[in-house]
Amino acid sequence: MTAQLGYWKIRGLAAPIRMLLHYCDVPFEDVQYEQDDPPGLSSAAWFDKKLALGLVLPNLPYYIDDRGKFVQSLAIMRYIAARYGARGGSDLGHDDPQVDMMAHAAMDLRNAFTNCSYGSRSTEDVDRAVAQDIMPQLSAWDRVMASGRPFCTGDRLSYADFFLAEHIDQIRLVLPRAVQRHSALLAYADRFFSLEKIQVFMRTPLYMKWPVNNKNSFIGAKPAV
Ligand SMILES: N[C@@H](CCC(=O)N[C@@H](CS)C(=O)NCC(=O)O)C(=O)O
Repeated sequence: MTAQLGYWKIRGLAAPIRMLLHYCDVPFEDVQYEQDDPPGLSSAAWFDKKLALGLVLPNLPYYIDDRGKFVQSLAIMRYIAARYGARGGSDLGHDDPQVDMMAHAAMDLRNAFTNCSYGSRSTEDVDRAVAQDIMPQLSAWDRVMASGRPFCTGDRLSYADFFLAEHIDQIRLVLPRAVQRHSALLAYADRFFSLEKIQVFMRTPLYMKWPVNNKNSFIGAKPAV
């Protein structure tokens, strides 16, 4: 069977998985659920299917292949790295606890960005979330990358880099001022997105620059005007 990745028709949590699958040369169907436009913003495209897919804990993203039905982004990425990393990606770190640690720390950053995106009701809310929740994490990551390592755990690219670099890129698109002084982190994201296979990915229909977030978000559904 052809594997299926299910997610909203946005970058969100699926973009790093789409990139990782492409990087590991895994053919898959990119199943996209689209939220309705305002004012309805109905999510029925997903909720009508949610309980019919045989997922134990239904969620988006999900990944279905000949070995199982999976949810939880980082578990999906670790599984893909374990199954295909040695083939197309020269390992990708599924059995290295340092890689898992970095991936989960990157998820903390992603969650702060998501809370800011969907939880804000004003630009003051955004500024507060950036100062309190996002900036401290960006600064910590900038210090990590300023050590001169090419990737987040050292010299070797891992599945954690797909998640971290993708979310640095999402944040720099949506909140450019938050990240502009973190030069080591920006250089890291540039390094990742310059990888030959990632460049190829960006020329496929699987790549999308926008929307980063869904239509019910305060920021990130479309470029700021
Ligand atoms: N911890 C989960 C979070 C998943 C999640 O929050 N998914 C959101 C989109 S980013 C969703 O809309 N899920 C569908 C649902 O809750 O039915 C993961 O890492 O995959």
